[in-house]
Amino acid sequence: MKILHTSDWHIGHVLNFHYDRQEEHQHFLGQLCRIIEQEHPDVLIVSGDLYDKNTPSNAAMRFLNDNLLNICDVAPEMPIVLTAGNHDSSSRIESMSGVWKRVNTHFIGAAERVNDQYLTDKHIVEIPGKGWIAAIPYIPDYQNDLYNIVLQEIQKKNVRNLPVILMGHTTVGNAIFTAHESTSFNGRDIVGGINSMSLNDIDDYYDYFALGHIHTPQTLNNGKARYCGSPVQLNFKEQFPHSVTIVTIDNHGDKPNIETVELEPLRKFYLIPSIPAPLEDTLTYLENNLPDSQGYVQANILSAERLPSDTENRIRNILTKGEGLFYCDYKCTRPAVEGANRMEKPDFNLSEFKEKSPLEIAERYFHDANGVEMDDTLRVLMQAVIDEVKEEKTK
Ligand SMILES: [Mn+2]
Repeated sequence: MKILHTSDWHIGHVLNFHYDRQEEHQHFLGQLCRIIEQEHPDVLIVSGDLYDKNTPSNAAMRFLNDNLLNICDVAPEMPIVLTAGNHDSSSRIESMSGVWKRVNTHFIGAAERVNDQYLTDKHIVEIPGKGWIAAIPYIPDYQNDLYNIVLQEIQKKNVRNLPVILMGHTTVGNAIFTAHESTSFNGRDIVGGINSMSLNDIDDYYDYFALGHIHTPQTLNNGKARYCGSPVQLNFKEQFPHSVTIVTIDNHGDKPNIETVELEPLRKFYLIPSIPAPLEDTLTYLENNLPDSQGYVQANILSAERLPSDTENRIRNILTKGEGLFYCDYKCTRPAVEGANRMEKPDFNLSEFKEKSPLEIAERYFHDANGVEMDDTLRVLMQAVIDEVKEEKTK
């Protein structure tokens, strides 16, 4: 069985509240169709985060529908299995599933229970004569037993020993989270609000675990599990080649053969310069090193002071001298305050925290983030914002 594994499409994504990514998604989906034509996979699977938001616009939904129909036209015999991720609304994902099934396209939104029993049938997609898909969408922690329950059901049905693919949209412990903010609680990693689970807790019956959620592509569990990564770069942290994954497994129990097909981005993400530099140096460097293919530009500035208010306009002006360059913010890094100069303060306890004013909490946040105290100008500005919010609330 040959599986085309992808995830985290994030259709409808808008970058920096401003740049609609649809053209870039179209560019990706055009490439996906060509890959399908060349590779003839037996199934296309999308492991969650089909949309960027759980309330996608009508335009975003139409866009996904039209593109899935294009894929159906290119490969009418190939089933498509799509699961909801934590960014999706599970009920919305399933709302048209009956219609889509008519064209061999399976939308699986959420786990359902009747009389305390999971409905397992909806998670089992048989690829006749080829293999089985255990299509598990994003599920909250307490439903993690679903993985094994569905695998056990497949085990009963798999009398011909065909390959078994498990789908999941979750955080797996020991994965690389570089493109994400991660925290840790009680020894467990938490990424994008999903607690990590251990692969040891899942029955060994699957041959390949097709994961979504972590956007950094990586193979885990001795080649039996993989995050294929997002196909379209979503932010400046995702500085790695974006790709789709093609997995081939002949029989149940065989080691999967994993290949990737790199995707060509329509627009690139340029962080300029790559290491933060003082404002004037950055502007000069940008002026002399304008990228020659289209993309989003973030200026990388090193400054202990707040930047002047015309900084954005100056960067935008330089970008108009290039072609297809989109201003995307500047990143201001403060020179590190280290050692003796960095004043450590003990954490607030809960009752201290409750007694603090919003300004005091903001001051503390600023201090912890930068290692120095907030100056008077910023303090006055901060207080003005707090007053304004309070006024809004009492209106
Ligand atoms: Mn995602």
